[in-house]
Amino acid sequence: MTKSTLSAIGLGSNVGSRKEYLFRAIELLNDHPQIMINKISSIYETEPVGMKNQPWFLNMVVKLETTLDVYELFNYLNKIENTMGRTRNIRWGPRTIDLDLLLYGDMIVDTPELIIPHPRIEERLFVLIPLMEVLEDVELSSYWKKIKTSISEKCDGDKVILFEG
Ligand code: GSY
Repeated sequence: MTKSTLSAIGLGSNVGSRKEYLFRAIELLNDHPQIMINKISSIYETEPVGMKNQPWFLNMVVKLETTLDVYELFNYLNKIENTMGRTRNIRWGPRTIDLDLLLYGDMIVDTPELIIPHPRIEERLFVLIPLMEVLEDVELSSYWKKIKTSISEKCDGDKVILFEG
């Protein structure tokens, strides 16, 4: 039997029916026979980081088990983004759905197409808060323990609010 790997995916949307886009992306993840979702964080409403002059985002994180390898998973995330009509007109600009591969087991990848752990996790409270929610029952590697302690230092001023809509 193929070994399954624990992975965490960051989801974000700041265009149109943001919550529906997040839920649709989760359905599409769940539709893959080699992906088993095992925990979904709360949804957070978050001030844009980077390009400020755009609508606020809804962000969340999903933890899953997969028998896909890291590139197959990355390609599947891109496929979902494309299926859902994501366009990349402006680099840091608005998007219907954004799926970031944050963590794939303890694997470190550093290629032009893909860097894991995601390089900006530690600067983004909108990722760290939901990520910690889904990882609370996981035996954390030393890397993740380090991230946990960096939350308060690196993200001072980021606005991240529990979304109850
Ligand atoms: O990297 C994801 C896209 N993105 C976001 C986001 O998802 N949430 C917030 N709050 N700011 C962002 N800036 C970018 S780019």
